[in-house]
Amino acid sequence: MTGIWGIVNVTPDSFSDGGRYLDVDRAVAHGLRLRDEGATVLDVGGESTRPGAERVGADVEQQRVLPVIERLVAAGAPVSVDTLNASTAEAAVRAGARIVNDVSGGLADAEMRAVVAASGADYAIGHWRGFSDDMYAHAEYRRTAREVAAELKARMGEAAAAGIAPSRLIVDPGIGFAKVGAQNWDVLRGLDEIVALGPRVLIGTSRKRFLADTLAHGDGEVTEQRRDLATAVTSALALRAGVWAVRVHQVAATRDALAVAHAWEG
Ligand code: PMM
Repeated sequence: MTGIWGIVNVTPDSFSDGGRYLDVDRAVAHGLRLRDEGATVLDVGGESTRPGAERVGADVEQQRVLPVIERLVAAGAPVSVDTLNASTAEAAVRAGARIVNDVSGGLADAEMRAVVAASGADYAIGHWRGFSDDMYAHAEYRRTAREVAAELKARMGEAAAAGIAPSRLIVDPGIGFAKVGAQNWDVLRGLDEIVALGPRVLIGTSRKRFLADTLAHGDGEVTEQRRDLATAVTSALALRAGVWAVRVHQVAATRDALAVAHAWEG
């Protein structure tokens, strides 16, 4: 069964649900609703990685995410922490998070791998080439999926060298991270190269710009609803490509799409 990571962004500026869940009570209620809708993991983040986003300090990030994580864990939800900061990862695992979701794959914070190794948490490593303020300057590929797979393999080796067992790793090709337009489709088309790396594969297409661009035909506004429908379709296709879990904002639509895709698989 393909997993569904429900996104709980506790930030005032995230591009798709910015500001709505900054309040702890509302973030917790939102997370629990996503769980009731079928999320298998709640991915809690306190720093936006949207294109051009400014970085926030780890202290601010922790003030945002720790109370939310504590309450979701107390309610029995499996929680992952979406962070680039080792200190936030460490505090989040102490608060009960089981997975550290590091979109930089260990490149953003030199302490991250050691912290994760010692924590016992699972470690999701993303394909990444630089912080959001200039990541598009690095969006150059000849064979996108192949290069992404090769760089993820390097990150896997670094994680192993730091003492993180391969069974604890999850790899993510980082849709939208140092990738523009068609490069994201190249990655999705070449997902078998990512699956062939061995670890569980996570993918995050939810509401991202490349989907909106694909829908931008005619005059109609590309609403959040339309992005969610497009995301549900990518979820179903990701299942068929052998992905282990998808990371989405709108869990219910993806759950239905995955149920249909599972039925198709028989
Ligand atoms: N994308 C975003 C944030 N965190 N984590 C993983 N593992 N994979 C992703 O693709 C990913 C991520 C940016 O999207 P958001 O601001 O809507 O959460």
